[in-house]
Amino acid sequence: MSRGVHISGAKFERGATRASQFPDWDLPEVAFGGRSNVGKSSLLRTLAGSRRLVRVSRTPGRTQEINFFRLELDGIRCSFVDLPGYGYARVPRHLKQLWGRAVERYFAERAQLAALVLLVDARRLPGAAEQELHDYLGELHRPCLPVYTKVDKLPKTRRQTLLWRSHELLGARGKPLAFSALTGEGTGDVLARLRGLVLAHQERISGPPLITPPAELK
Ligand SMILES: Nc1nc2c(ncn2[C@@H]2O[C@H](COP(=O)(O)OP(=O)(O)OP(=O)(O)O)[C@@H](O)[C@H]2O)c(=O)[nH]1
Ligand SMILES: [Mg+2]
Repeated sequence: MSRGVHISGAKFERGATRASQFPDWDLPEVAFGGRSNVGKSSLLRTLAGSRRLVRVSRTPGRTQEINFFRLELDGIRCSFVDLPGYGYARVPRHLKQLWGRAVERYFAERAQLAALVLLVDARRLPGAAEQELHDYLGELHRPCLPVYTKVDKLPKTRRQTLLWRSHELLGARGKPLAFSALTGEGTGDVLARLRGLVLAHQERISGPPLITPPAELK
């Protein structure tokens, strides 16, 4: 991997459909969210370097639970969380509402949440749902990192223009991150950003370093 950030020991922990089932641990969590079929599970298993870890489906709406994984990111113990896709998940309505509530509580209340990776299909401009999710995370003061998926399906000539337009529409900062589960492009960049977000979260939680300068230096 280009910048040497790597994942080890990835392991499925549990699936949850309600907040009471969320794991009771203090691991920093990076959640992966976006429309059904956008490639959340594919991204996760590419990052983890394990094809067996996460199920990838041909039918949209396959990931129907909030799935928690534990792993080490460059030796830092943390968790990746695969969220159910929104949009056209073919599931009974009352279950959909239940999952919706669990995801909402997850975003609003989960102290362990270090960042949301918001997946956007690189071929389409982000819609109202993506924009709302990005804004919502901003209101909650949670970091939100857009990742543009399936770039292998995009002609190279149109790529930069489309990515920057999408990024601008979301009001996101920094350089847009392009990713392909098919070619593995972007894996190193995404991992490097996630490592930074996890470290920043740990710093926020533990506060500034507990070193007070001696009085004579103040
Ligand atoms: N060409 C290409 N296909 C991809 C890529 N990522 C995912 N796919 C395909 O898109 C489909 C959906 O991928 P998933 O990873 O299951 O998508 P998801 O967002 O987890 O979907 P849900 O769990 O249903 O919400 C599968 O057929 C994947 O093989 C990519 O980078 N390039
Ligand atoms: Mg999935």
